[in-house]
Amino acid sequence: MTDTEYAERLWQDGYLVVRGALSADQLERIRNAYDAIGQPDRRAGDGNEVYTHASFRDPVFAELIRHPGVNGILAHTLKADYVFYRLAGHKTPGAYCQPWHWDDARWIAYGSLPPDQRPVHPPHVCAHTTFYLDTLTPETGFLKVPPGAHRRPEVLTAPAFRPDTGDAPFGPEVKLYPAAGDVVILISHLPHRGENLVNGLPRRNIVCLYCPAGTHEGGTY
Ligand SMILES: O=C(O)CCC(=O)C(=O)O
Repeated sequence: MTDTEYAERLWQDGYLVVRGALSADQLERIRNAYDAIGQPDRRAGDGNEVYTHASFRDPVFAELIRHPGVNGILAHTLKADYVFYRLAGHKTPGAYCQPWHWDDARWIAYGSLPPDQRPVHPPHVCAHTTFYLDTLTPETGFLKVPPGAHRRPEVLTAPAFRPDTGDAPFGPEVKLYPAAGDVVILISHLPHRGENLVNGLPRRNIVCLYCPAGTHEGGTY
């Protein structure tokens, strides 16, 4: 498939699994650098250990941010002027059950404003890439998504976090089982949740977040 065809599928479904995105050598170097970081920045209530952008100091992580295959697809989805804005990572040493959420603060801010105070234009679309460093199987864990839900108008104004692990918001769900070295590209406002079914099995992933240039403002002017 061409980058354009991949990008079309990404927009239709809201997610795309790219198998074997990392070579065995890359996977080993990235695992080693990730394990060398040490303590997480935060332990979430769901059992997830969270690493924020400042933790990722080793230059090897730039290989994820600049991954050529992924960036070819993003260039079609977000258009030419997209930028990388943040890394994040998860490790789950124990069983873990992530609640439904979606990862785009601007959509959260938009949806939480009363209708008469919302900006005229809804936010631009962002995307992120989650590189899996360990293999998920039906016995060990999954990533769940409701395909196409990012295109439903309700997503725009709904709170971007649902503190439960029940049926997917906005439509039937599928379970994804990425293997070590695969990357899942997500439209950032597609609802999703991860789960680790087994205690003591490593479940590590690293997330690179991208947006169209000029749309991810963090300051006051
Ligand atoms: O742990 C997972 O599989 C999901 C992580 C996540 O929230 C994401 O990829 O945005």
